[in-house]
Amino acid sequence: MKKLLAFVLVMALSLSLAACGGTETTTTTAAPADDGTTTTTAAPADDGDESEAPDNGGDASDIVVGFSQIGAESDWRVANTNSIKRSVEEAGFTLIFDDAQQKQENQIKALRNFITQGVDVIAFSPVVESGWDEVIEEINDAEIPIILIDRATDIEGDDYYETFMGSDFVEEGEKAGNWLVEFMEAEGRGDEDIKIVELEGTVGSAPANDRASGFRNILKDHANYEIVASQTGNFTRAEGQTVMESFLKSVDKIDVLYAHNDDMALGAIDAIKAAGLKPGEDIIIVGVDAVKKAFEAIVAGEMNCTVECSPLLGPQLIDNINKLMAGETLDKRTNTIESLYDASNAEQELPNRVY
Ligand code: GYE
Repeated sequence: MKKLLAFVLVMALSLSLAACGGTETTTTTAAPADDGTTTTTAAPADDGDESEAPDNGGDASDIVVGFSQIGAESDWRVANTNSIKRSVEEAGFTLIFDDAQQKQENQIKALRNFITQGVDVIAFSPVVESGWDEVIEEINDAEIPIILIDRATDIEGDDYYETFMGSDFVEEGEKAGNWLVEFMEAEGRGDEDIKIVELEGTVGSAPANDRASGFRNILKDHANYEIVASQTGNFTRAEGQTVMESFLKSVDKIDVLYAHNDDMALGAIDAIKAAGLKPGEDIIIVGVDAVKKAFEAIVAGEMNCTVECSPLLGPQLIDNINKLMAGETLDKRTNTIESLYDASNAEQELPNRVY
């Protein structure tokens, strides 16, 4: 917390890019402040607002943010990366961005590099929940504040990070379960035996663990609902498609697909069509994220519901960094406000989607 911030106008941007994955550094040159502006935070559903740092005479580009991102596995992830890059750029900080290509060992390497480079703050989305103790201890020893973005770790206690910014994945699973039960009742199928296949997210990741348990929290009170097959599609469209192909071959009766994200649901829709079935009718499809393509699928009648999980965390991140640099203590949790979309509201909301 050694540096002070200045109000920023973006003047120039120098960008060195690794073609696919790896680390890139973005340096933004800022003009000195002159208007004493204070910090503002954008609403989570709108990525258009800017966060501004207080005018206290420093140079914003001296603030170095190391961001260890998981990868680019889904539309959600790409939108999250873009939101954070854009907000850091607008704030005028220097960003060292690392794309770990969904590999924990790459993230650990990036985090150690951030320590060596002496960054001022580490923003970090842990790909899986466990296996971080050693590297987190090293970061804590180096006294670099950690902001957890999107996913949590299984390390006990909350002393090791400043704030966790993201969604409640258990609640998302519960919303998906509740939507399904209500939908089936409305269809007159409330007492039928309902067979569900599940496309899980990355094995060991917080959203895969929690979206699975939240969904089951609801189904346990409905004995006629059964999850008959469950397999990871690693949050990607391609794997969602291939796993669904194998479900369609190996599972006798499939009434519902519950996918832990929309990308896998969209891949599965391709598989269902290729098998000569009607997605959204022959198989009811529930996803998570609320990406634009899921809205389009709902409007086309090929998907039934998506539970919103907003990736637009950039403005809130800047707000938190500004507070940290000003010596403030952050709330341990920064929640995002989210909704749920189906045939009743998807068409109306579609033009507003920014991811
Ligand atoms: O749902 C999925 C992505 O961690 C919430 O990761 C995130 C999940 C998101 O790849 O699409």
